[in-house]
Amino acid sequence: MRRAVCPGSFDPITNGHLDIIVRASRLFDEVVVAVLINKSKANLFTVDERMDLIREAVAVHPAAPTNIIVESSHGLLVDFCRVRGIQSIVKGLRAVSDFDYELQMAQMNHSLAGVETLFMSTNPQYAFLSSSLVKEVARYGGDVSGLVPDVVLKGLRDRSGL
Ligand code: COD
Repeated sequence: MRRAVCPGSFDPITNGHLDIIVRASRLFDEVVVAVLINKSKANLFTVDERMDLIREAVAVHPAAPTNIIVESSHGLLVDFCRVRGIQSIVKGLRAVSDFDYELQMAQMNHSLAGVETLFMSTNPQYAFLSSSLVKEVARYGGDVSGLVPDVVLKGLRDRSGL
């Protein structure tokens, strides 16, 4: 079985993330979306909330993919891959500015465990999107509909002060 992981913080998932995850699900038998826990980062949504938002966004996606599962993990991504027999990491690339850091991580992960990283070019419609920008715009009352799944829109509105 060909399995891939789409890792990230997903705080929260955006339509840019979702586009990459759904496209990856057409290339692999199973795609595991891994919400990585980074305790040094201040997150808006808890890990469980982020996982639920991803599950709900996938469930209502028009492509209706059924081979996507959502898990969380702390520690090294390569350990997550090793335990689950995952051979590939799929990442989205928005711009050249993403590339330097992503290349470093890809080479480190390959050197640590022989896990391959595949880069998928972002849908131009979502190339400017990041979770942090979405949170900032929402915090100041800007309209982020069309940039995040509807369930995330609701989650952002429910947060006090957003
Ligand atoms: N369009 C397309 N793709 C996008 C978009 C967009 N608009 N926005 C983000 N993405 C993609 C990028 O590929 C990004 O890598 C991924 O989605 C996740 O994005 P974020 O912002 O949710 O997540 P990050 O960047 O905080 O995730 C970093 C990881 C958690 C993947 C990384 O730190 C990691 O692997 N941590 C685990 C610990 C580890 O193994 N460290 C050693 C690494 S060598």
